[in-house]
Amino acid sequence: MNVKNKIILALDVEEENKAFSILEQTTKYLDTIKIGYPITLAQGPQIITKIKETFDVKIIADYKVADIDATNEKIVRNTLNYGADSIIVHGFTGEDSVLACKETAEKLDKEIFLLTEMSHPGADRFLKPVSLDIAHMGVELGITNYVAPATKLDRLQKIREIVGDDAFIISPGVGVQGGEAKETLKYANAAIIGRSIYNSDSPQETLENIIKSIN
Ligand code: OMP
Repeated sequence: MNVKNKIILALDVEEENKAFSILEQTTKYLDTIKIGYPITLAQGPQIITKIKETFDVKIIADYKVADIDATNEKIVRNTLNYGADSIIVHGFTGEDSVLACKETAEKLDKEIFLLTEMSHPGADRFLKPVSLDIAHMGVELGITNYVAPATKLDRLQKIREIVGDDAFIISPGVGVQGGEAKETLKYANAAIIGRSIYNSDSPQETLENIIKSIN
């Protein structure tokens, strides 16, 4: 996997016009975006196809898949068939659920990202105690792409140690949640950034400044 300028835009806006305007301003510098439930529920999953037809970007579908194996298979297959290149999957559901996602994606020549620990404070209660185990499970299952938090650099570093230098880690929490891009990229391959970019007066300038700050 390769992410231009090591930044992934989290496109958590709800209006199509706004999404397209932000993409017009940022895709000069970005080749990977993440779309999630906000725009999917507001516009329908066809928004994935529409964005792919209009912009030259890879789309990570952030649906944090967390069901039994049979249901996960359907969620992943349908999402990827709309044109997403990869999909984010929760790890706490365990091996069978995660494997169903991995195998479904591989059949379509696409990928999954395994979510280990989350970036928000609430994750400390239930996820933190098991997140390193989730990373170990990912390695056992042969998963090569991970999501780990930019807001908890000690945890991000531990997860990097577990998954190894060849794994690809994308890291949310830079900007509004308190994480810092340059520090995050010591351990992660790419930073996921949403509100700091799409809520700024000039998404293009903000993105240019972030890129300057990491180089
Ligand atoms: P901002 O906080 O606006 O930069 O957005 C962060 C993006 O990353 C949002 O789309 C979140 O849903 C997502 N995210 C986290 O913030 N924390 C996590 O632990 C995991 C994710 C994710 O899976 O992308």
